[in-house]
Amino acid sequence: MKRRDFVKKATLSSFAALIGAEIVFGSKMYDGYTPIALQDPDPFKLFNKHKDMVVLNDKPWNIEAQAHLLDDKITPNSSMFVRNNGLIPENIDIKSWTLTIDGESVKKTKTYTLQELKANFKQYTYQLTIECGGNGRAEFDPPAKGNQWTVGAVHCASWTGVRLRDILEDTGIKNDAVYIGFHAADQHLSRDPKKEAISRGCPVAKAVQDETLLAFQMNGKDIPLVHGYPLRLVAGGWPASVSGKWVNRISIRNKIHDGAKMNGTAYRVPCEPVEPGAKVKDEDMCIIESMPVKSLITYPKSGAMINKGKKLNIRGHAWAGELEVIKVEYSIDFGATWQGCTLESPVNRLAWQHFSASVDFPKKGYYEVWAKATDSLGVSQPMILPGWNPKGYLNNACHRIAVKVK
Ligand SMILES: Nc1nc2c(c(=O)[nH]1)N[C@H]1C(S)=C(S)[C@@H](COP(=O)(O)O)O[C@H]1N2
Ligand SMILES: [Mo]
Repeated sequence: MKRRDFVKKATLSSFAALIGAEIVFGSKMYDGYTPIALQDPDPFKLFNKHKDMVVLNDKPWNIEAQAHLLDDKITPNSSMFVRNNGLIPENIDIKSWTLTIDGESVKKTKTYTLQELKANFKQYTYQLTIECGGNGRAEFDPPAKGNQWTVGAVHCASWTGVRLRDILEDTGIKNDAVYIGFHAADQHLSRDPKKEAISRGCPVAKAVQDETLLAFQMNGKDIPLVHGYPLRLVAGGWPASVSGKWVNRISIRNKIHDGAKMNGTAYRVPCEPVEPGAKVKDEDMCIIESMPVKSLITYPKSGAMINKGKKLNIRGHAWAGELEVIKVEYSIDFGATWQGCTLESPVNRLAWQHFSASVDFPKKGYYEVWAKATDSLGVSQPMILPGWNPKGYLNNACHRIAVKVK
């Protein structure tokens, strides 16, 4: 069979699967033709997303939540942001899905079937905060190119899988191993099979933490396709780009992994602060590791109205990369004074923490409620914007909602 014919056949069946019906005259379709029913797929239906999710890009799909959609303690699929660098894999066959551990620092390359991973290793469940390094990019000035995320590129779902550490112990890694890099089944946008959409990783020290999983379940069910079915690396507290979706290979490296989007300015910030708009040399950019302290007011929705004399109950979540949040405060006077919120402990390390407060307003009028979290090293969120960086990463400014008292 010629490759072109093969692609056509594979696509026909995947079209039929997506439409949910046989394409009766499919053999008569032109090569490369996409049935109308799939030409403009409704992303909300396609991915089971809430209608208030915001599509930032459809090629590839990038969809963000709004703050009020993230009110649940465990983020449901319907409110989880979607970030794709390439094309979502088609025709996944879990029976033939394998994970290979290779690289210059592995003792011997080894391949596991999904079934072996599930049956031969102990399973763990953790709730993990996973935030895109570019969350908040839309606020930077001068602006940075890329998806203009506002506040909704973060989720904290519950992930079940096996520890990467246990797999690496089973495979055996050499003493010179310093980094791991994932490889995945999504295609580069160009469809060039020699190019990868993204292949990032983390130091071995992060890879072998208890909470770093190769997950096959999210919130107690199979991971939704768009979030990495059937196997996903999850590394909570680090930029979400480390949490590779559709993972089929992990390379153990004796140097910093050099896969797609590990080099140049991707997922890097200036090692030293720079002035807004500055040009920064590649060698002066450092890889983002643990994410900074941040919080989100998830109730009420910005624009809330309340009657004079009534207290407003606010709530939300706070997280601090690999650290814990020790304090969340709110302000109703544009940051001049701050009051304490009630703060819960995380259900496990690397899970976000919930805060709440009951807010009193002195008189009728317009207010903003700002929330500010502080991490266990005493570092707090900046009020309006953190330091500018060329790619618009790590905006952990205070979240702010508008409130009117009538
Ligand atoms: N294979 C693969 N993994 C990936 C990506 C991708 O494009 N392909 N995007 C990364 C980035 S940049 C982010 S922010 C998260 C998004 O995860 P989500 O779509 O499940 O929210 O996945 C990461 N893992
Ligand atoms: Mo990301």
